[in-house]
This record gives sequence, C-alpha cells and structure tokens, in this order.
Amino acid sequence: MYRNFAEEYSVHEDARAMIRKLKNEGIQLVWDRLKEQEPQCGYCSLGLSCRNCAMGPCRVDPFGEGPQKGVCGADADVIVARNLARAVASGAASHSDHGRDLVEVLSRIGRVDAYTVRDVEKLKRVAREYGIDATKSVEEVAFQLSQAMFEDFGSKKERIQLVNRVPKKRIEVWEKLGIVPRGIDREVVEIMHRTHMGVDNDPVNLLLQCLRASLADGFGGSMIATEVSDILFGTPEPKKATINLATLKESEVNILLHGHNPIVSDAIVDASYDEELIKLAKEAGAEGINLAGLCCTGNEVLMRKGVPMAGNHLIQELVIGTGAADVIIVDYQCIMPAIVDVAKCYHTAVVTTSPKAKFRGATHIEFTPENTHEKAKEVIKLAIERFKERKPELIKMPSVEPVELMTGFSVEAILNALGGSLQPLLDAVKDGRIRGIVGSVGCNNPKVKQDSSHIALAKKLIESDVLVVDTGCAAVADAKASLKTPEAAKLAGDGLRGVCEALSVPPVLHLGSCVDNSRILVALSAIANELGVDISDLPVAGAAMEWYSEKAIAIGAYFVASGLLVVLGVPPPIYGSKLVLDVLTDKVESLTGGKFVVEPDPEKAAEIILNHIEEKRKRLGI
Ligand code: BF8
Ligand code: SF4
Repeated sequence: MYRNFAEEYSVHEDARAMIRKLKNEGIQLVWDRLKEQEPQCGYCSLGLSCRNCAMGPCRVDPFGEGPQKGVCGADADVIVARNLARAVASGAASHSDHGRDLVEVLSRIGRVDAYTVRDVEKLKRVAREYGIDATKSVEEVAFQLSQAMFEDFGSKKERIQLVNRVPKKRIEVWEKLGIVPRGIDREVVEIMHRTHMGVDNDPVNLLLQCLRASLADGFGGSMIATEVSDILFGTPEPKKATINLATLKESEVNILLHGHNPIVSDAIVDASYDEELIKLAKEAGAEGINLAGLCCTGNEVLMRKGVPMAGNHLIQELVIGTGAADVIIVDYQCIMPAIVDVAKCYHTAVVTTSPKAKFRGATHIEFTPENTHEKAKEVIKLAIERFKERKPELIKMPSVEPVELMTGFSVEAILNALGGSLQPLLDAVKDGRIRGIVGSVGCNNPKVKQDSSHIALAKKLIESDVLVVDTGCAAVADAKASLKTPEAAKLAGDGLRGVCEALSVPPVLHLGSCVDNSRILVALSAIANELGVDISDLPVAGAAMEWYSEKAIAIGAYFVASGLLVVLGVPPPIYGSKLVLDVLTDKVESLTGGKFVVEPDPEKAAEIILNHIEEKRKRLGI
C-alpha cells in the first residue's frame, strides 16, 4: 500500500525505494508529519495570525465575521506585511550570517594553516572593487578585504559595496524608492524593530523595507558568501560528476556533507584524501572513503570539486535509510531535526559542527578556523568507527545507477566557455536562438511531489529555447532528471540546442548553491550593463516552484526588487491581505519592474514566463 505513497511523494526511483524501505521499518518521515499537521492553520496560512506581543496572540477573521483587528488595533494588512517582513529578515540573516563566517576565515588568512587563497586573481579583483590596493601581499589584501566586508555588515554605510555592480538606472530606481541597502545587519535589525508592536503600521512602507533587506542579502550577505567562497576554495569551473542516492557506496565508508557553508565540507573533502585515513578505512574492511553531498553545501563541493551529490532537501532522511550512511555532518540551515531520530534507528552518527546549530542527540564536534584540519580527521575517524557498526540486515541501496551531470558554471566559467566575452550569448539572445534566461531556484517542499515542478518547468522552458540557470535544490532536481548533461540539449528547441551543442554545455546550467543566486544577479547586471539597459528590461525571470524556506522569500524579494518576474509554486502566507497581495503581485511592477506571480502548475508557470519574455523582447525590439 505504501508503494503508492512513495510514487506520490517523489518522481525519483531512488527516493521512492527508500520511502518504501523506511516505511516498512516503521520510520516516520517528513510526509507523515505533514499529514499529521493537516489541516494546517488557515489563519497562519493566510498570514493573519500575530504573536508579536503578549497582548496576543491575535488573529483576524478572513471572512469578515470575526475580529478584524488584533488587540493593539493592527489590521490584516499590517499583520500580513509584518509577518512577511520577519520572514525576509530571517532569510536574509541566514544567508548573510553564512557570508560573515566566510569573511571571518578570510580575515585569518596567513594566520591559520587550514585555509589559503585558492583564487588570488579573484581576491585582487574583488579587493579592487572595494578600493583596496591589490598589489600588496595576498595575506594583507585578504585581511583588508575582510575588514571592508565586515563594514558591509555594519550600520555606518549608506550603501553596501557590491550594489555598484548593477546598472546606474537600477540604483536610481532604488534611490527613488529609498531602498538602496545600507548595512546588512542594519536592514535586518530594522525589520525586527519596525515589526515590533506600535512601530511601522504602514503595510506598503513595511514591504519596501522587505525589498531593502532582501537587497542587503542578494548584493550583500549572499554575494559576499559567494565571492569569498570562490576566493578561499576556488572559483568553480565546468566538470562532470554524479548524483542521486546511488552515489553512496556500500563497500566504502560513506560521509554525507549536509548544510550550507563550504568551510566544513571543503575540509572534509581535503581530509578524505589523507593516506593514513584511507589505510584506516581499509583496515576496517572498507574499500575507501566516499563522500556525497546534500543540499547547498553539497552544491558547493559539487561545483568546485565534483564531489558526488546524494540529493536535495527531501532526501536527507532517506539517505540515512540506506543503512550505509556512516556519518552525516552538518553545519546549519535546512537540516531537519528529524534526521537525529532517523539516525537512531541505524548506526549513523549525526555530527554538528557549529556553535550556532546544535541538535539534541547529535555528536557535537566544533569546527573553528584554527582546528579545521584536525577536526575533519576526527570526523572521518568517527565514520570509520561507525562503518564497523553497520547493521547488514538494514542495508539496502536503491537499485538505480548514479546519474551523470555537468556542473561548475560560475559566471567566470560561463564567460570562459563563451571565449571571454558575453557577446556570443548576447548575439544568441538578440537573434532569438535563445529567447531568454530563467533562474530556477529554491527548495523541495513535501506539499509538492518531490522535484516534479522544478523538472517540468525546466523542460518546458528549454524546449521553448529559454536557457535555464539553476541553484540550490532546484539544481539538484534538474540534475537528477539528466537535464545537466550536454546531451540534454536534444530536449531543447532548435535555437538553444544549437548554442549548447556548439559550446558543449547543457541547456540547464548549474550556478551553485542558494547564496550563489548572487551569481545570477552578477550575470544579469553584466548583461544589462553590456546592453546599456536596466535589469528589468531583460527577457529574464525567476522561479521557485517548490520553495519552503524563509531564505527563498528573501531571494524572491531581491529578484523582484532587481526587476524580475518571479513565479512561486507554493503560495506565500499573504493571501489574508488584499493590499499586500495586490502590491506584491501587481503594483510593485510599476515601482521596480518586477513582481511575484503565484502559480503551482509548472506548465502554466512556464506559459506565464514565456509570455513575459516575449513581451520584454518586443519592448527591446529584438
Ligand atoms: O539554501 S534550496 S531547501 S538547501 S533553502 Fe534549503 Fe531551499 Fe534547499 Fe539550500 Ni536553499
Ligand atoms: Fe496582537 Fe498586536 Fe500583539 Fe500582534 S502586536 S499579538 S496583533 S496585540
């Protein structure tokens, strides 16, 4: 009977096989817990509940029969806008705090052994953007850049540095609206202030602050995270890798890299080459040490090092169910507390590494920039110990083959593939071989059949000659469906197919993790600058078909603030306010050129995007 559920829950056989196995073993999964929660609270789903103070909690009746105001007098519009703002603050804070951790490491270059600068060119280039003399020593430039980036987090700056990458016209739009992002922390704190009872009670004013804080994420925290990751760990270049649960190897010690920041995962990758540890693993009866990624830190090491990818968000419980996951090491974000419970049923150790993210029942091995190498080895040794404790009767790998993919498309790599200039891409867009470019981003959500919407959207878009660039769990979804191979060009329309075949690239390009959505901002800014237009003039759009996270709300908001149409496949909790809904799905277009559209059906979403692209092309006269 559960077989049917498995087919309802995911489009992939690796996931389905594990859902069936875990269900037979009586293990509760994310889909079961969703069922238990249903029907979910209608007030909360509409954004109409508030617990911002102890006069509440309050809720507003959507049918106009019950209370229309909270105890303080806040109406539906204010409550919905405040709730959305707090979600943006959380999302922006998550990306940005991740970025700050990388800046901390950058500031220690030359003072700790564990880290070096792997892309000196990029260090110098970014340093020059910050007005730093890049002729000094690498250590000195790294230190000065770190200090300048710390300033971007502070409260003194009128404008964070990297917004200067956008066309002048875009800055003017933001200036007019009063949403040029200042310090990253400042914008987040200001949301928390403004959403306290009795501060900002103008919903539109609150929504503008949502855009401002989201821009501090996109052009601040996230962009800093991407740039510093490239500087420290290398700017991604195209490479081949494999993906799905079959990347776990029954005969080897398997370590799953889960979470977001490359600081920990990159160190584990390095340590996994250690001869002594490999010898230890062999002495324990394993053939070697095998790493596989999950979620965004998986994307980070996939992009840079070609480390195989086990899967995306909804795979995290299932991977433990193979019975062959010896350690799952995490840092922060998108790590379900449930994995500790699932791990208890197997021999798997869940290892936490950040003082910011401890999980009850997990093994905490704290990583600092000073102790990284040593701790990475400790984690591998723990995995070898756990390998010895495997329960053979619980091991069952899904009978599928790993899927091949091509990854590593940083903006720099795309430029290289194009021969050093954007011109060939622009020519293809101008003459219509490529109709437009769409960023497909965001999560898995158990409310959507896993990966179904991401894949359907990407297929429809490439078939219509739209180049898809993807990040995060959307990227993993597309890869599992074999859309990230050069051969997938045959699924594209004739125009896009020709371009991909000439360059030997897939029609769906992997730009990285969720903070790497900033690469999309960089690429679009460069294209707009080259054409002498604003970002909002370009035939481009964004989509987050299966989003669940507050980070996705921040991403959607900075895309909209940058002038993009953004399709959300899961309704955000704003339907309780006609005003907020109207502003975000309509009126904002007259302000920023972008807007949200909510459309769960990927076919319809693709239609909306394609019409938008054609409209933009017409206006550009191409
Ligand atoms: O930052 S796409 S489920 S893993 S939030 Fe999370 Fe969503 Fe995946 Fe990465 Ni992004
Ligand atoms: Fe209720 Fe107002 Fe307090 Fe919110 S802020 S809980 S609406 S009294």
